[in-house]
Amino acid sequence: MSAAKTTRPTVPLRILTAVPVCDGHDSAVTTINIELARHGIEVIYLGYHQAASAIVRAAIQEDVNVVGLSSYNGGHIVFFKEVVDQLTKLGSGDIPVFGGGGGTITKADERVMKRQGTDCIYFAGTSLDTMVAEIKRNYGLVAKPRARFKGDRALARAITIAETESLEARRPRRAGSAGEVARAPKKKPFVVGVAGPGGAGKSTLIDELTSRFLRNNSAGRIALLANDPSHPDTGGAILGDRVSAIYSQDDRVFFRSLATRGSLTGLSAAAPAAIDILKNSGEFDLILVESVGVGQESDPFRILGKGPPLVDATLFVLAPYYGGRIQLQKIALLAGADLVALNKCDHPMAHTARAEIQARLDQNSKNQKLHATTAAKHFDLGVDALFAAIARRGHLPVSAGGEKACSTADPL
Ligand code: B12
Ligand SMILES: Nc1nc2c(ncn2[C@@H]2O[C@H](COP(=O)(O)OP(=O)(O)OP(=O)(O)O)[C@@H](O)[C@H]2O)c(=O)[nH]1
Ligand SMILES: [Mg+2]
Repeated sequence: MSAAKTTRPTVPLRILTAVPVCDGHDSAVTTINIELARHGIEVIYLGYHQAASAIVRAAIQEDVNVVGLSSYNGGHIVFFKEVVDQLTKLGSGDIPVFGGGGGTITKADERVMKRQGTDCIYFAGTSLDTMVAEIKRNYGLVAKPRARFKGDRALARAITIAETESLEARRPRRAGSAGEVARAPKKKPFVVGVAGPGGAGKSTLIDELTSRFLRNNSAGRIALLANDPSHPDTGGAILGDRVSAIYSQDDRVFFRSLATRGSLTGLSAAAPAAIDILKNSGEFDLILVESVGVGQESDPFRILGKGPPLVDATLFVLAPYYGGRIQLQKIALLAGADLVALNKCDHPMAHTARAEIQARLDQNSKNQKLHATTAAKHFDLGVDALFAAIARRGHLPVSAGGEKACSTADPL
């Protein structure tokens, strides 16, 4: 048995890593992320050039054990303090902050930073093995008391409890029970499950849909639940969906990453409970749930079986390189998805793909409309049309004409 397996904790440690604002030195943290995940840790990476407020929001919503910052361009004394102070101000001062930055953080700096609340600094020359072992020892065993958190942290903690319980193979707690947010729902959200092959652009599309939600709805909130696979051998994961989420840097967005932790359904075993928690909080108008990249037989949102589906509607996202007409016949979700998007319409194969997918949908005789999107392009009219279709189904506000205004979704 490998060392990684013997040291694997029952409940994976969750760490948020990021590089501070005005700093593009991301190669150190990228290497460290991979090493942490290789040793059974779940890493939520936020990216480089990150504001303290974005790091704090993510730490709270992800309910992480610890925040790790990698800082090279100076300003670390002020920046680490700002993160610690903002966490404390928002009632999450229990989340420790540590980091590194080669030779740019001196021993003298470290003394000041520790006085200001930073937990520890790793200096140049420390081996990856030493760091991983210390991180597991210092932060993996942090007892998480059922403290009385408020707001997003309370929601986040309820989801953490659901994750832990589903890992221990007990029935996940339903919303409203101890440790959760026991509030009478103020509004009923519309829940959309987003599935599709790995790399089709689900996360990018969700981010663009988020921007439309924020623009069309001046006061509402949206929740995003992003499922990503755990490594089958180590149990670790790099939960990377958050890194491409530009528009989620807004207090009206609640973003939570979930590792599958051995569940092979396309969702974490805790996803149904997490959806319930978000629904019952009464906070959200729209909830988008992203599955891991799925295959031909997959049905993560249980829309094809006899039982009740997990979501109100399903969006299936394809990229133009799915194979050919035969492959389209084999994809089970094309038969049941309420909404289908062909993303990456900037790809040369998109024209043929649109014709083939539309022909496949026509066989279903369910009046399924194919939305042609280019999520990598901001203000894409195809994404506007897709958002309008979702909004119409969910009775959400949308500016007039959105559904008609589509260039990439024009008739062939
Ligand atoms: C590689 C590098 C670059 C690459 C960055 C590539 C990338 N995508 O990351 C490139 C060439 C692009 C670059 C550009 C610049 N760089 Co540069 N760069 C470096 C260099 C040589 C190495 C940094 C590194 O990645 N080390 C590898 C890591 C793994 O090792 P380490 O740093 O020793 O880290 C240890 C611990 O600190 C710990 N650790 C680090 N982070 C974290 C995080 C966590 C969570 C944990 C647990 C541990 C941990 O892990 C390691 C354990 O051994 C340093 C010099 C140096 N020796 O530090 C300069 C350096 C950081 N760069 C510097 C500068 C000035 C720049 C530029 C401004 C140059 C310019 N004028 O354009 C730009 C800015 C770029 C930007 N957008 O921010 C200066 C910063 C000076 C300062 N702060 O006062 C340095 C110190 C060089 C120098 N002596 O002048 N740079
Ligand atoms: N050319 C092009 N690239 C896109 C488009 N949409 C997304 N991408 C890119 O495709 C890659 C994968 O996008 P993601 O949004 O991470 O895909 P995903 O389906 O969420 O991937 P998984 O979660 O890993 O299954 C990224 O590099 C995106 O920038 C698009 O419309 N056109
Ligand atoms: Mg994704």
